[in-house]
Amino acid sequence: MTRAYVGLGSNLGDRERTLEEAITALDAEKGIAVVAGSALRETEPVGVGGQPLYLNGAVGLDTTLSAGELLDRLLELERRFGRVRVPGEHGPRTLDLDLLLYGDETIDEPGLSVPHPRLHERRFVLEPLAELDPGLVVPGRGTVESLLAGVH
Ligand code: GSY
Repeated sequence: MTRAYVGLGSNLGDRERTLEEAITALDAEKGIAVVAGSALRETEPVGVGGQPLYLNGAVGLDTTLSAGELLDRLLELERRFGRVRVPGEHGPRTLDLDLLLYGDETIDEPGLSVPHPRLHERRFVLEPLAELDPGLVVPGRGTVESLLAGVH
């Protein structure tokens, strides 16, 4: 059993309903049990201009799935909730499920990077993670609490 953390985001449609339904759907997946959820917070879009505000949060889950299997389930759920992924495009999205952490593992494979490569610099990810566990360690980077103190 591995404790993993998933970042949640939406800036299209009924954001709150989508994120709540996505958490329920995630928990209903075989091999996944959602054990903790942060508050959802409205955030300014980062890295892209002229987009609607995001609603962001994070969940902690216990899973018997491998990191690759978990990622596949997340991508499948995004599709189910109407997300169309266009490589290299950062347009508005109904649902974004990012695999942030998978236990204390570091994985760098095509299509699968854990910890999430931009986790350490994103306030909209670090804040909900710190709410779940400020002492959580991002492999190679330090605790979520210390990383949050370093972002502007
Ligand atoms: O990968 C996350 C998608 N995303 C977000 C987001 O979820 N929240 C905020 N505030 N800005 C973002 N920019 C991108 S891309």
